Amino acid sequence: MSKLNVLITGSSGMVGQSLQQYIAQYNLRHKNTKNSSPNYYFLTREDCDLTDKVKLREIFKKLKVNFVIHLAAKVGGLYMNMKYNVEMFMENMKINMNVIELCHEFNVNRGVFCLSSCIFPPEPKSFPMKEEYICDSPPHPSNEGYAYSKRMLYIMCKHYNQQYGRDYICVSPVNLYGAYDNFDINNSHLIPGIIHKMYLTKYQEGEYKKDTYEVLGTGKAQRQFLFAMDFACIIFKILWNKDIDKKNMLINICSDKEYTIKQVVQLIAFNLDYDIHNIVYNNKYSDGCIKKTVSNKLFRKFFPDHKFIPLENGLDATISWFEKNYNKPRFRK
Ligand code: GFB
Repeated sequence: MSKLNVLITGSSGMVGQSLQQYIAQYNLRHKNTKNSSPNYYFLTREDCDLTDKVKLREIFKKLKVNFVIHLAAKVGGLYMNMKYNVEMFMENMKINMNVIELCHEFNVNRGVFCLSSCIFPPEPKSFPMKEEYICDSPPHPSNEGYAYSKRMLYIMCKHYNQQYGRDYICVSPVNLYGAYDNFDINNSHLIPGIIHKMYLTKYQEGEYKKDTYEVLGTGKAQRQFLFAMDFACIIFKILWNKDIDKKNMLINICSDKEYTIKQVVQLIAFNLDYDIHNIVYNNKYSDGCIKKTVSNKLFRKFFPDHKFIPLENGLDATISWFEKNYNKPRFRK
């Protein structure tokens, strides 16, 4: 019997890289099943621009795709989303429509599609937010473009499941962080942005030759965090857990922990050995959504024993990775 083929989009990104590592480790631990284990094809933007449906169709045809893990997206932190709602909506809509239409065209029956907790309503009927709250009211104005493109991906999956009997499962992680993240100072998410800027301030580099470190916003917003390697492991398990199907096609992925921005900034400062008394808060910057706590009740129904990597440990691993890779071209302006 020919091997099954799994196509993974977005493989050069943080989650894609973590998934490659996770699968490599998994295959090492299961060497005796090597002959029957699937082929995993890690697609990167160098391999194919996913907004080009003709090119992507050739890949689906060549690889004889049976399963898809769709991670690719145009992503960025709060301030990038506020600036580029048009690009965030248009590019992600094109990518998502191409991927899901080709999944259907090539009869891919099962796939995992990545959303985000930031697409949920900012003022829900209650916290923590259950999966069914996702379209109750508009998303936070700061990231409407990205949020609606992801909500449309959810609607596409939902109706391909209902109309064509697919099992397209949407996973909705909270704020992700880890190695291979985008540490760009202006466009990154919270954790990589703070690590990079606090590192520069600590070593007084360039424009960060300052006595204080400035946190953008009040520091009062609350966030949940998920280490990318944790998420990679969960995506892999969901793909192969046939108990998870169209009846539970949207699953929040998070632990029970929530932190204020201030707490996270201080954890990073302790790790970088930067004096927290030199940290100031600039409330001229938006906090974005002040709270977006999601529930992990459904996740725990399927994975009651999953142990999440604690934020302190994940930050330690991320900062070590950053310091080891800092001098590579990826970080230099
Ligand atoms: O990760 P982040 O940029 O995005 O976090 P969101 C923004 C929060 O961190 C705000 C504070 O409360 C900011 O005030 N913050 C403090 C900073 N300092 C910094 C900094 O140096 N850089 C950044 N970026 N934030 C995103 C969505 O929302 O969530 C995306 O916009 C994405 O679409 C992501 O889905 C998961 O958590 O606010």
